[in-house]
Amino acid sequence: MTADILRKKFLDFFKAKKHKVVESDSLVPKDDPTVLFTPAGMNQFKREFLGFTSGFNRAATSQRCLRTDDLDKVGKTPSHHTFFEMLGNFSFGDYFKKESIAWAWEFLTKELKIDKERLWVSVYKDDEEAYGIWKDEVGLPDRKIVKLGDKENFWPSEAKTKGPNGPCGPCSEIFFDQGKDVGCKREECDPSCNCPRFTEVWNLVFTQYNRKEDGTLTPLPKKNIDTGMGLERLAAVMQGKENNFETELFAPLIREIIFEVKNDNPDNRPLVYAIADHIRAIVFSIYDGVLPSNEARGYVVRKLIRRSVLYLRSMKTEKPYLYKLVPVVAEIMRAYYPELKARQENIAEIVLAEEKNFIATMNSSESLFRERFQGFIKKQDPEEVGIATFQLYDTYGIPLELTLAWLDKNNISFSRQTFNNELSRQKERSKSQSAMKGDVFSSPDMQYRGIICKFSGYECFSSKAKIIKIIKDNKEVKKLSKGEDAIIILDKTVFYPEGGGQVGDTGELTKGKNAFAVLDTKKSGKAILHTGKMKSGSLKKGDLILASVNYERRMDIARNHTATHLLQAALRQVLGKHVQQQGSLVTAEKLRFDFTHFKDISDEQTERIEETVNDFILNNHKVEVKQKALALAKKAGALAFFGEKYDSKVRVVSVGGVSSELCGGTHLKASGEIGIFKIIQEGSIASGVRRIEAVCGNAAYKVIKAQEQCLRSICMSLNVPQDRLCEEIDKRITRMKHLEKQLDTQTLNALSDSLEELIQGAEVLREIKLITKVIDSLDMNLLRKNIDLIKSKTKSSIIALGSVVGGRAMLVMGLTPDLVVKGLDAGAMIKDIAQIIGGSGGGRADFAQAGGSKPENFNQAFEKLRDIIWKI
Ligand code: ALA
Repeated sequence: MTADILRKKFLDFFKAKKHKVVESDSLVPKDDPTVLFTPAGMNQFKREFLGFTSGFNRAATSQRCLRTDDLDKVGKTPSHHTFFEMLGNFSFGDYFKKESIAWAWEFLTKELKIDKERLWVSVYKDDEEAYGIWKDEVGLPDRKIVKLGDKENFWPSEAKTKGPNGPCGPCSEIFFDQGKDVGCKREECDPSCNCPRFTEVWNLVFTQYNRKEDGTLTPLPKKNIDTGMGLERLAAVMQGKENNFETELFAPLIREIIFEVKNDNPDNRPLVYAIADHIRAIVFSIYDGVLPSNEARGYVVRKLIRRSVLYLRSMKTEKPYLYKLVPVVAEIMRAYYPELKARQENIAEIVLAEEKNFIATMNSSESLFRERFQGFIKKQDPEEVGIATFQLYDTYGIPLELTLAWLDKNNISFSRQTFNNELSRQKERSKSQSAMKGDVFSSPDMQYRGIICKFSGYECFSSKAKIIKIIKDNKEVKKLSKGEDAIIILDKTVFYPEGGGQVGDTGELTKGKNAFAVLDTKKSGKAILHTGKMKSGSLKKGDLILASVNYERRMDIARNHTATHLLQAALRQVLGKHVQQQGSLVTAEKLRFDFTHFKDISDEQTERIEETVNDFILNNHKVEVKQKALALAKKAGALAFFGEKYDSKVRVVSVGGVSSELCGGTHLKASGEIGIFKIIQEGSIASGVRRIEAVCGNAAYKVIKAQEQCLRSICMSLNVPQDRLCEEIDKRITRMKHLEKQLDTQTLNALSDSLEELIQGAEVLREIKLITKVIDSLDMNLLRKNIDLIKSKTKSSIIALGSVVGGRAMLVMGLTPDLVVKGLDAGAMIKDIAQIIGGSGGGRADFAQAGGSKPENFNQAFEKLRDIIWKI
């Protein structure tokens, strides 16, 4: 039975048991700073576990998850993964142990027809209730119900003693017996044994306690169920495989990799498996909007790519290859993730760019080592070297062996102890990022639990509403008086709460002369919070008020929002369909749009993008909004932002035939209302990601007026009419160049005599003539010319000329050809000297230059040069 069938069977099974089948959440949890990546199925339901209303109290999911705490085990064991899918069923204060155990058993033995004899279970040592259900209702014999402790059968693990606070509870696990011939082969082997005989398939968590700060567990009034079953593991069990990597979820990847490395040596298997694992994590992270970078999440992706590249290198594949596996992942996952296919090229480009970068770093590891460790050749410091080695290992992914070989060659000692300490610290860090943190269940906005507030401001900008809650300093109050800051919640509102990149509305809540200024609007669950200040009079809970949005501001925001959609359409027309939204910000002042594109954007392209959007505006396309089923909307080609999680019913905003996007924001009625669209900034913000900032309407008009003003004042200064401005500037530039040339020639002529004097007055050190001089205010170009002149007039000379321009020291050095032939090198000499004038330098054997911040040190620098010559 394939994983696709298993996933479907699981979801259908629980659908029939009245569960809402919810889409997998993104790997990047929203509004949840406690985890870096989604580690389990329950995470998207934290609010429901806490009692927030969401309209359903049973759910089932196949959740994509990412964990990095056991990275070093991946590939070496049959079932450790970074990326995996977790099948889960959940009850929020609805059914409990009895149903969850009975249904799990029914699913495994009836639906999947797994032989009962091969299933064992474990329960928490004190959980008599679960024990009783397994024994009496399911009918398992005592020997097949194993009692385990806090570490194995309490969730979160060891929460009783170590926390986190909040909902927790005992759990019960279901195991598949691989048979007597597998593992330790002891007669008494059972699921408490660490050998591979028993494969843990399903974890049923009975969330029945609330852990308090002092460690006491109090029963929860509403008990929850949270279960998790690894799809990869289940597939392996169902397909009679002992290793997850042998299932069809990995096999095509493994075949491809082995074909590429042309080496099916069993010793390489762990590496091949690890690559097959990592590429899935890489693809899905990028799919969910995480790009390789040095920031927390991006760093995980970068690390997985680098590790994979290194594994490939160790199997002699040194060219970028990983990116070729992206379409293989897309094909394997096609049934549940059809959109992955459409984005595979985009994702592959991102992987390829990162691979190329890293391979270039690896190829220059020699220079990296030299830069990092040079200082330790003279001054041995094994601890510091240990730390630096770890950083190279961690940041660049440089294998330890490679660094150690270099250190050995250069006689630099290294502390393995320090390296190991750094390594375990890093492991702790990533563990704590993957694991549940102390405040996993706590939520600062518990006070808004259960509130549902409808937004009715798409069409109208003011409406009557009732105050249902006032929060001041985190506490509920009955009344607000002039000058007080607070959050007001209404039964319904026309104020748009910040979301989908669009800022929240501002405006006023009034009752006669009593007025509350709304300075921002945000969402918490299904509640809409109006944050602001009492401007005059007072308001109290229960008051009927008039809520009025700042109309001008709202219209400016709408202009920028509709224009953002048009910009995306124009980008896809001008640059190509690979353009994907990476993020956006829509305010009253401007819009900002981040998107994937792997090359620079030329000025001409930027102009075409701007022109295309303005064409859309001139054509005054109608903006239409429709509610559609998510699948239908996506099928019809509406663009979705993958960082966003959508409901099954979505709002589709289309502008004529040019743009169609899933969007909850506020828009114009027709594109013509935008007025003008003007790009004010374009640039790169990360590898493969670019950002455009633009303004619309009045703001765009102001930008154009300011540019006009600037142009006018230039024309006035140059005293030309605007239509002759370019011609005049060209003329002046040509003249300026001509004058500069003349000036150079004159200066050189004037210096020529003194150069003769310089040559005559050269010092002679060990048969080498040394000519040094600081000449006032000569630029680099003239210094260079002087050097050339002197070189043409003398032999066996080293010339060093300095000059001070704008407070900075400039130094140029030249060697006559006979000295170069003898092996002397100006580039090498200037390196030491440059430090003395407070800077750095370099160059060729016959010519070198340096700049620095200490012009007062020229004499010292020349002294150093004498030293160097003496030592030749
Ligand atoms: N949340 C439980 C786990 O992750 C089901 O194992």
